Amino acid sequence: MVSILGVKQKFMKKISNGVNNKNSYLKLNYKPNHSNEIIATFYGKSKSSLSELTKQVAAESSIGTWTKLSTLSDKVFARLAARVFYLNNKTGIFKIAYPLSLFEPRNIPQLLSSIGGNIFSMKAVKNLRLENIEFPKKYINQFDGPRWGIEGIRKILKIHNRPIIGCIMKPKVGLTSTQNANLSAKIFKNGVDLIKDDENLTSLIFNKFEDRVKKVLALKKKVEQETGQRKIYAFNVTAPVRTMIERAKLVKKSGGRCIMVDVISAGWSAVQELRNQNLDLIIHGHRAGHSAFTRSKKHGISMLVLANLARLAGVDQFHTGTVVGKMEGSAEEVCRVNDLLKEDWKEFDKLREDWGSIKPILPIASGGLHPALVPKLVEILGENLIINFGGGLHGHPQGSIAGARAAVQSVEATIKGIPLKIYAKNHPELKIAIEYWKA
Ligand code: CAP
Ligand code: MG
Repeated sequence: MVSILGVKQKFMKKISNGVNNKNSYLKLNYKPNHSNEIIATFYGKSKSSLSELTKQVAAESSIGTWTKLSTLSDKVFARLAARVFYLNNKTGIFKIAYPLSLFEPRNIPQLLSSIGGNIFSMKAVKNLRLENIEFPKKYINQFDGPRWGIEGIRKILKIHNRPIIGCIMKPKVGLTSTQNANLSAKIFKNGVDLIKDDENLTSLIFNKFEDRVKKVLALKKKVEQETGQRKIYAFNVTAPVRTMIERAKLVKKSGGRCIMVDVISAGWSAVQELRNQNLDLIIHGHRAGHSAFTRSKKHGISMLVLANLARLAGVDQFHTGTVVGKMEGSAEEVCRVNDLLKEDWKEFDKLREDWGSIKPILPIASGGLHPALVPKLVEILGENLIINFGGGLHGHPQGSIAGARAAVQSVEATIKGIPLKIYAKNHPELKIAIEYWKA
């Protein structure tokens, strides 16, 4: 009789021998081909040996499995196997090159099923984090990317030299469609450029999507005529795909400019489908749920990878964090992500990774923001972004209209380089806001 321990040892042996030794997935002298391979950077921690782990990750995420395969020829291995070409045992960082033939064009779900899939479940893995993906130009240029991007959004709004001021309707859900429309019109009238539904407001019994679209857009049109300013309302279309597309088409037909989608809960397939409809709408990407796999620095998928995928999928503006607000995210991480989204790589032909015609996209700072935080926020993240106020606008002691004014005044003061306390002397709404919330 074989003891349980014996079975386990035998099993472990099989696993550790589980890659084709002759054609190893670990090739530290391998020079990756940046025009024909996708390069993924991982952090890993193994229960035994890191180099063994990297082989298993490369196998499972490309063509292999836990044992040798009679069906896998040397020829196929040479053409399609992923190669671990960099490994640092001290930091746990390793890099894998994946031949482009492993990936279907324009298919983000398939990409993730490969390099962001089974590997996270393997018993040999103690920790594994997909830190970065570098795509060859050939892969990137199969996608259309964002329809509008930074330039397009700024052109629509005719705002070129300051952050775009956004507002999230609050409570998250609870307002009727009429209340929603009336309040958003007042907020628009008091200087806010963009208003969005919250991530869990879709079509609810007291605030049906169709009613909201009709009422909000009718009043928005009036405000635009009165003020001569352009405004954007981001309607949250998140739903099963067919419904989502119907909702997006309704926004288009009703004269709207923008839809919002919760990219994680709806899924990349849904986001790609929205973009592929070519409705000419701005796509506002919310990332609710991302921290389930981005937050740990040891295991999961990084925000940087998510931001890359959002840009490929065609999102025009994307939530990336605030540093100073209520959500987790260090200055270093948020700046790196924002820089990546904003970079217009058309100008940098020599970079290995070239996004070609894929437009740069606008980062959105949202979560726990109020007027007193704006100078610090802009100091860290710069002026090329959307600044969203939810609680920090509707929670103003004098209500949402005063809140909108205070938000606008805080951005004005910051752009002019005037300390909020000084600006507040002639701006009573700002004065109340900074006394109430403080920095
Ligand atoms: C902000 C918000 C945003 C989150 C998203 C919320 O409201 O509407 O969805 O900030 O986070 O519901 O919390 P407040 P992130 O302004 O009232 O905080 O942008 O980091 O993904
Ligand atoms: Mg929200």
